[in-house]
Amino acid sequence: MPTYAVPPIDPMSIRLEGTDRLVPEGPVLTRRLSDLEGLFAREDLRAAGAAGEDPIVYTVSSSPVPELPRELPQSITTIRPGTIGGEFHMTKGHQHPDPQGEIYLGLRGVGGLLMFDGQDTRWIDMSEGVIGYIPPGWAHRSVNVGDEDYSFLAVYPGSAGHDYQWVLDHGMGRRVMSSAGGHELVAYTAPTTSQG
Ligand code: S6P
Ligand code: ZN
Repeated sequence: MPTYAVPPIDPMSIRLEGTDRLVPEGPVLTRRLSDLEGLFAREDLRAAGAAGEDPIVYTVSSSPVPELPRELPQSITTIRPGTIGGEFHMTKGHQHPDPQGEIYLGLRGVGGLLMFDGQDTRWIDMSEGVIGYIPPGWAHRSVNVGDEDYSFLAVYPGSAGHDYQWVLDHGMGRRVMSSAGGHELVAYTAPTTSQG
């Protein structure tokens, strides 16, 4: 057994409870519209919603495995259905400051994995049983394009970290909008506070 500056945690069993929670459970995050400033194209509509009922957009239930180097934390993200100005509910999106890959496994509903490396955009349709692979260097955001909850399991290196500012500065290349056919990816536009 090697020696470590910070000893790894003990082996453990983690159970999926339904499709929304990991048990035993670690930190749980709740992201409301008020937490998503500057991300949707229609910032005015987001701000109005945040000032009103401020609905939950997504939750993240993590296992107790810590975000520390060499560990492999997991979490389940559940995005509620809905749109803001025609743009589907989505996660904030982030880059890993320590460039590390990550895998997502679809558990329920229909969604997508939007990735952007600063130049190219990629989209993976996600549903139950689909593994989406995020290579190092690609910012990633999840989108619920259905009319029920979309949930997925994420497994990522504990040193990866979350850089949310990168997405605010660079966008994600495309926006995912509701369309007659379901959803469409359109060119990225900076958030606006008024229509047109
Ligand atoms: C962590 C992983 C996910 C997201 C979660 C919420 O590396 O990619 O657990 O943190 O889907 O997204 P965000 O962009 O708000 O962190
Ligand atoms: Zn990530």
